[in-house]
Amino acid sequence: MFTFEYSELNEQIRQVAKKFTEEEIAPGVIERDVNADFPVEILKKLGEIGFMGIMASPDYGGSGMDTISCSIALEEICKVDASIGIMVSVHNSLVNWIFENYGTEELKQKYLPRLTSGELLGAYCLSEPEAGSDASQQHTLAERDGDYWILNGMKNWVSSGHHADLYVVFAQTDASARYKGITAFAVDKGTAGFEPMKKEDKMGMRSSDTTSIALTNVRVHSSNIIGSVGQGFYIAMEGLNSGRIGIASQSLGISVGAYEAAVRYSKQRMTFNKPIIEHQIIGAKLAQMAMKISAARLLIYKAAYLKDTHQNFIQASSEAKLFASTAAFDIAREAVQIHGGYGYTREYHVERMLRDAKVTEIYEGTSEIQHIVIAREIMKSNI
Ligand code: COS
Repeated sequence: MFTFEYSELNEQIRQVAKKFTEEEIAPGVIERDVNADFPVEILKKLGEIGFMGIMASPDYGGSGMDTISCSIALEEICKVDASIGIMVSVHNSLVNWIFENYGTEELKQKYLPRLTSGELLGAYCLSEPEAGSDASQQHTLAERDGDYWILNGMKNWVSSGHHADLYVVFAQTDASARYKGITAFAVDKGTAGFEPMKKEDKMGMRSSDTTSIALTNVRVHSSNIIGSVGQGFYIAMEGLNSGRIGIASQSLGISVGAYEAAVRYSKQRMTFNKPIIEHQIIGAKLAQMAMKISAARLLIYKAAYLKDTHQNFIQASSEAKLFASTAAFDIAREAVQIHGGYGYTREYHVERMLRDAKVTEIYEGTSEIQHIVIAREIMKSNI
C-alpha cells in the first residue's frame, strides 16, 4: 500500500534546500567541475543547516526528517550540482543509516552526533577490484587478533575516499561461510595502514573525489564492528536499498535541472520565425521529459514511503533507481540536443549534467543489477 501527502514540512525543506543551493552551491559549480575541487566549505555549511543528518534521529543530533524530505533536499541540490549530491547521499542514506540501524549504542554515541553535525564525513567501502556487481566476492580479509581485527585488502570506487573521516569497510572474516562470513567495520581516517590512493580522473561527478583504498595490516578494535560478525553482507545490501533511493533522488535532480534549462532555452531560442518550443518535435521531447520526471518522482516517493513505514522496499528502491537513472541520462542527452551547439559548451550546464547522469546508471548497483534485484523480488511474490 502506498499513500502519500506532500506535507508543509516537505515544502519547507524544499525551500531551504533551494535557497541554500542558489546562494552557496550554484556559484562556482562550473569551476569545481573543471578543477575537480572538493567542496569542503559547502559540506560544512550543509552540516550547519542539518542536511548531514537529515534523516537521523534527534537523539544523535539528526534532523529526524522522513526519507521524502531527504529526497527533496537531494533533488534541489542535484538540480544544480550532482557531485555535492553524491556526498550528501552516501553520507545520509548509507553511512548514517547503517550506524543508526546496526551500530551498538556505544558506536552511535561515538560517531553519529559528529556525522550528523557534518564534523565527520562518511564513506562506504564495499566494492573491490574483483567485487563490483558481484559484491559478495570480498577479497579484503579481517583476521582476529585478541580484541582487534587485522584488515588487509583493497577497496575501490570509494566516494569521498580522500576527504572522508569515517569509513564503513566490509571484509571477509570467514571465507568458508562466503557471504555469511562478511563483517562491517567502522574505520577512522588516519588509522595506520589505511591509505586512500590516487583520485580517479572521471567523466562526471568531478568534484566528488573517488579513490581506491589500500588496507595493510589495519588494526580495528572489535568494538568498531557494526552489527555482528558475519552480518556484513546483509548490512551492505540493506544499506544499498536505502542508498538507491538517494541515487534515484540525485538522478531526479539532474533530470529537473536539465529539463528546466531545456524549457527556458526552447522558449527564447527562435528558428523559422518562432520559439523552438512551438516546433512539434521539440515540444514532444519536452513532453517526454516532463512525463519521465513525474514518474520518477512518484517511484521515489513510493520507495521512501515504504521504507519509512517499515515495509519491504527492496523492489521499490531498485525500480526507483533504475527508472530515475535511465531517465536522467535520456533527459540530459535531449537537453543537450535541444540546446544544439550551445549545449555542447560548459557555459550552458547541460553537458555537465549529461556527464554526471551517466554514473547514476552504474554506481550503487548498475541498471543490470537493478533488473536482477527486481526480477528476484518478482520471483518471490505470490503471483
Ligand atoms: N536487501 C536485503 N537483503 C538482500 C538483498 C537486498 N537488496 N539482496 C540480497 N540480500 C540477501 C538475500 O536475501 C540472501 O539472504 P539469505 O541467503 O539469508 O536468504 C543474501 O543476501 C544473499 O543474497 P543473494 O544470494 O541474492 O546474493 P548474490 O551474491 O546473488 O547477490 C546481488 C545479490 C546481485 C543483488 C548483490 O550482489 C548486489 O546488490 N550487487 C550490487 C552491489 C552494488 O550495488 N555495488 C555498488 C556499491 S557502491 S559503488
